[in-house]
Amino acid sequence: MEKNKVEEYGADQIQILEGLQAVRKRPGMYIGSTSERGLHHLVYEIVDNAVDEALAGFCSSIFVTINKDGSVTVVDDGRGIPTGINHKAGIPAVEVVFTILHAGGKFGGGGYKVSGGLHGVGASVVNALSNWLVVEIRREGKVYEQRYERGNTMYPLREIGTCDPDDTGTKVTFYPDDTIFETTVFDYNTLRTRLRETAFLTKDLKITIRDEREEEIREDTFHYEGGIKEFVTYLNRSTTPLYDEVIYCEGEKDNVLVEVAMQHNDGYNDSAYSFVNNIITPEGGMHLSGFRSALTRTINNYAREHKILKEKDPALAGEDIREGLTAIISVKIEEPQFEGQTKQKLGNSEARSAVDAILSEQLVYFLEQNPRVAKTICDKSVLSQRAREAARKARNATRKTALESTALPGKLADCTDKDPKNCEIFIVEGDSAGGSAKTARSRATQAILPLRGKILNVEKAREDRIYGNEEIRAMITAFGTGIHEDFDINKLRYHKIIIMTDADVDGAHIATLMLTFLYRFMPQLIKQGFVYLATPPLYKIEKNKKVRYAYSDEELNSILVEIGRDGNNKIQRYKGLGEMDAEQLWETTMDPEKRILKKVMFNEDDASNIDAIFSTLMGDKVEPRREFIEENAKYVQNLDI
Ligand code: TSJ
Repeated sequence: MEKNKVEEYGADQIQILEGLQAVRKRPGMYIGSTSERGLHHLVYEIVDNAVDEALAGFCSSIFVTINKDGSVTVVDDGRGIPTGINHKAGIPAVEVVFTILHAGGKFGGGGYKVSGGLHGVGASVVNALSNWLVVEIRREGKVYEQRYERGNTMYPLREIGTCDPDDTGTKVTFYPDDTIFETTVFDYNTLRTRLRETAFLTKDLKITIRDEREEEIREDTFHYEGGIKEFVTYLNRSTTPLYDEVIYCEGEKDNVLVEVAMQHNDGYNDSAYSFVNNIITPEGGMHLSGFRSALTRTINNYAREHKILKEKDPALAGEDIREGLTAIISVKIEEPQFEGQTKQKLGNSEARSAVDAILSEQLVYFLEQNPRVAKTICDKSVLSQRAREAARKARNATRKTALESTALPGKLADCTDKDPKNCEIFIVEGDSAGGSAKTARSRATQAILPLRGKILNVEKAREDRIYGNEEIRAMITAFGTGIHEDFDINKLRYHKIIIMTDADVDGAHIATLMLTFLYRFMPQLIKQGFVYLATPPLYKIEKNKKVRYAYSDEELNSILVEIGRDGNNKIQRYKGLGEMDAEQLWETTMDPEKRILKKVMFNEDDASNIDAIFSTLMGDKVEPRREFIEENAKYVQNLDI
C-alpha cells in the first residue's frame, strides 16, 4: 500500500505542500466540517491508525490523553511507524505519513472522503489542520522525534534517545488549528463514547482515555474480550433480555470479514447498528440488508420446520422478528463504497452476500443447539405478528377519523397562515396553560395544542395502544406528516414544533415523554431541526413597578446585582406556566422577539447512545436509570428538585 501511494505522488516537495495546502483550503472535504464534530474527527483519524496496528496483530493497547494545554496525545504499543528512508520520496517513511496527502482508497469519488479506512491514511490531514504536531517513535531500541507546524516539517527526523528494544510504539501529540476550527476544546464524553465503541468493535484491544485539563483528572478504560458480543450486552443493559445468550457469528467470504451479535429484549424497538471498518453506517446498506434477509429467512424456516408456524399461517415479517432486537453487524472490507446523499450507506453487494451466507449458516446451527432460545424468538415473533395485525386494524379503524383524516383535533387552536414556513405549534402541558396560550398567541402564525396530563410512554407500549391514545393521535394529525412508512416531511404543517412545559420536574418529565415519542415515531423532525423547547422564566423580579424576568439562577443574580439587592425587590419564583397570565406568558415565553427557544439536536455519531438514553430513562429498569441520573446530574445546571 505505502509503496503505491508514494509512486503515485512522488517525492516532489512542491506537490507535498500543494497537497496539504488543499486540505487547509477546504477542510470540510477531508473531515466533513470544521465544527466540533470535525474537531473530534481529528482524534479518530489518529486513533484509527493505531487500531489498524491492532487489527494487524501488533498492538494491544491505546492511550488517549487530553493534555492540560488542550492538545491531545495518542500512544500505542505497536511496532512504531517505520523510520527508514522511503526511496521514492527521499524522506523517512514516517514523514511521508504526515506530509503526503494520501489519495486512492480513502479519498475516492471526486476528492470526497468516502471511508474511514481499513484505515490509516488520515494522519497528513490531521497534521495539515494542526497548529503543531509532534510524533515520537520507539523502534529497534531508539527513540525518534519530528515536529510539524501547520503541516510544515520543522526539522529532519531526529534521534532523541535510546530505549529497551522490546519497548516499541508510536506517540502523536497535536493541537488543532484555531484559525480553522470553530472551537478547539475537546469534549471528554464525546471522545469517550466513540472510543468505547471502537473498543467494542476491536475485540481484546484496550483503550484508555484520560482528561488532565481539570484539577480532578478523569479516566476510563475499555477492554472487551467478547467484542461486539459485549457491545450487545451493554446496549441491552437497561432492558430485560428474553434469553441469556448473545447470538454471535463470525466468518469471512469474498474478502469480507463479517461479525454479527444479537439478543432480543422485551421492548418493541428494532435497534440494529451496522459498521464498516469500525465506522458506523447510520443508513445501513448492503451489510444490513444481508443481515435482515438471512434473519427473516432462517427464523421462518425454523418456525415452519418445528411447526410453530402451521402450514396455513402467513410467514413472519422481518419486522416481527426484529421487534425488541438489539444487533451489531460489523464488516471489514478492503474498498468500501459509500452511497446515498450523505455517503453513509454501504454499496458493496459482496457485503450483502457475505453477511447473508455467514449468518444463515451459523444461525441455523445456533438454533438447533439452543432450542429454548429458538422457541423464545419464534414465540415472540408470532406475538408481534398478531399485535401488528391488531395495530393494522386499529389504524384502519381510526384512519378516517384520526390518523389520515384532514379533520384537525378539536383541541387544536390552529393558526390562520397556511404556509408551514411561517407557522409554529405550541404543545402545551395542561388545559389551563393551554387556555392562556390561546389568548396570548399571535393568531396568524401560532397554533396551540393543549395536552392533558402525561402523554403515553411509547417506550413501554405496543403500537395498537399507541394509536389508540388520544393525545398522540392529536399530535399526529396536527403535524400532518403521518408516521412510519407513511411519514412525509413535505406535509409538515408547522416548521417549528415547540414543546412548552412547566419549568419543574414534572414538566421535564412530560417534555421527555414528548421527545421519546418524536424520536421513536418521527425522528426526521428532530434530525431536520423542527423541534424546540420553550423556555419559561424561573423568576419575576419587580422593583418600583418595573418588571424583569430571569431564566436561570445566574441571571437572577446578575439582575439583582444590577438593580441592587434591597427591600424594594419583589421576587416571585414561577412553579408553572399556570401562574402567568396570558400577557406574561406571551412576553416571556411566546413572543418571537423576546423568547428563548432551545433547538433539540441529534448527533448522528451518537445513535447507539441516544437509543440507550431513551430506553434507560423511559424503560422499566430502575437501577440503570438511577445510575444514569447520578452520573449525569453533575453536568446539569438548574436541576430543580
Ligand atoms: F496516524 C499516525 F500516523 F499518526 C499514527 C500511526 C498514530 C498512532 C497513534 C499510531 C500509528 C501507528 C502506525 N501505529 N502503528 C503503526 N504501524 C505502522 O505504521 C507500521 C509499522 C510497521 C510496519 C512494518 O511493515 O514493519 C508497517 C507499518 C505500516
